[in-house]
Amino acid sequence: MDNPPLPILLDVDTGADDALALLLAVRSPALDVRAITCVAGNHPLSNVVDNTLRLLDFVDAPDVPVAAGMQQPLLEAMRPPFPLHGNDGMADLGLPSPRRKPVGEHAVELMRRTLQDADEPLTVVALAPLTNIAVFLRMYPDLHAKIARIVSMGGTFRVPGNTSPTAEFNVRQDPEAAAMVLESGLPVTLYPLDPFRQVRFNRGEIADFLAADDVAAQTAGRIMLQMCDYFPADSALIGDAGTVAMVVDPEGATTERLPITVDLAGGVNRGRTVFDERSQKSRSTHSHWWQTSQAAIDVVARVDADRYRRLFAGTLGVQVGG
Ligand SMILES: [Ca+2]
Repeated sequence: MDNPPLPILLDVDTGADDALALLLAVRSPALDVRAITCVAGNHPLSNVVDNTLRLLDFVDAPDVPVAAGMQQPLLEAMRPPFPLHGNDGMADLGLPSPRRKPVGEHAVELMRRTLQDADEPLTVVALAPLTNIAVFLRMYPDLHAKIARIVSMGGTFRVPGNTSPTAEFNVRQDPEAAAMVLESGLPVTLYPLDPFRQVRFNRGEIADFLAADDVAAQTAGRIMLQMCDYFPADSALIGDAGTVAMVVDPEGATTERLPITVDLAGGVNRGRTVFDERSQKSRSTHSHWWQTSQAAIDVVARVDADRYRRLFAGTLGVQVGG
């Protein structure tokens, strides 16, 4: 018998690649999306909420509650939107105005209610700056036990950053929130830029998405085509959607459990995720004094890109090679 769908809570800043992740999540029979919380990140919060609702309507997604959350990072001002995401933050698809509306409560309250109501602990899949999650963890420590795991797209392991030479966007946007989540003591899996950059489709494959029957596949194709044209490039990453693919199929990921510190100082390294790859023996011999101050996190070092390409495409009814 197949396993029951995994209950998840999605936190997004939609966001062109968040849109790909949402399409995979709502179409995947392996996932049960209980709530979607929005946070400022790729674009201002109002656009993030609007994009999320438009997309869910357009692909006739199940009626999942969507809530607006934090409008800015804990300490800093918003960074300017990255133009890859288009003027509206979601590839300028021109989708119709949404019929569905956000719930009348803050994202942190929707998280609280969803976790409180759940019979079993939920997996929190965070594809955005961690502001909502950090505030939730501080406000409701009694509900930490209802979180099975936090899976966060964020940070950079052995590859360069995308917002500064050393920092990835989600962590750089709100480094304090990232530090709070990574040091929460909850099980955390970090999906950094290293695997993020692995899973991509070429223009020929994108044409197959555009020609598919399912409007979700067509929409994914339009988003990826816009990404190709923006750079311009011969292929487009699925980005955040790779994180969702890993939640569906964790066997396709290679993880390392390492202590991580987020650099919270000002300057060029602010928002850098610093991984300690020294051996356990070395740590215990020479560095016992800081072991308790750094959280051990499951870091996704790399993924089986073809496996996740097939998973993403196949869930949307598209067959690709590889
Ligand atoms: Ca995102």
